[in-house]
Amino acid sequence: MFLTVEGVEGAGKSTFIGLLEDALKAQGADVLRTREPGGCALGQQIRPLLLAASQKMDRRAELFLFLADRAQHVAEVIRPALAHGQWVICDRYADSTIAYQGYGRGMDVEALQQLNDHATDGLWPDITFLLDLPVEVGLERALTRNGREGLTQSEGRFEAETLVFHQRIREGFLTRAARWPERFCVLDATRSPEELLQSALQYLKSV
Ligand code: Z5A
Repeated sequence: MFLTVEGVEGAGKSTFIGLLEDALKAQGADVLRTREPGGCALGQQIRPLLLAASQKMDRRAELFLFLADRAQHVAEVIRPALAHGQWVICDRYADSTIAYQGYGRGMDVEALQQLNDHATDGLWPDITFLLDLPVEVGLERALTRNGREGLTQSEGRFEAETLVFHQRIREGFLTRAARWPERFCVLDATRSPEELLQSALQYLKSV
């Protein structure tokens, strides 16, 4: 089973994935947790290029770095794990490219859909949990977390973007969820992590 978790900055994906991973393992599932960008050795080299605020980058260059990371990640990590019967939980995947590079940066959404098909050789998730919340709440959470960890808000290229940019991302994710309701499970991410976990487990039981 291939699960992905998506959402705007600070939606709580990492927290949610940690709880879901533990719950599935407690039920006896063999779970592989991974993320994009940076879920394979090549991706770990690409990730700092993509996230460093000091890195100036054309949006097409940015797109192809995300796609290169994904192509290698799918080939080296995700497909082999699925072939071994593991549950894969991935923090961000192709929907992030369409939300960020498409709805956020204004690149052609249908073209990005095809480029993702090409990069992944047609591998789309079985289920995508979309943690949805107002972007102001997510950014505030991320700011608080970064403060705790001694980072400044604008240390990442995406954190430094405007509120309007992040609002377009949220709308982009919701548009995709409406287009593929059989794949997406939209969760109200203003709720507590434990409530989100219970909703997700119930959803998994129902499919
Ligand atoms: N990107 C892209 O443009 N194109 C692509 O194709 C891909 C990605 C794959 C990766 O950033 C960036 O790359 C991302 C999109 C772009 N940039 N943005 N924005 P990243 O991997 O460094 O970070 P992220 O994916 O954006 O994660 P995040 O937003 O920073 O965090 P999160 O995992 O969603 O949240 P968290 O760390 O679990 O929680 C944040 C804080 O909130 C923390 O203090 C928690 O304790 C707290 N929290 C968590 N859940 C809750 C609930 N339910 N209630 C209250 N508080 C909570």
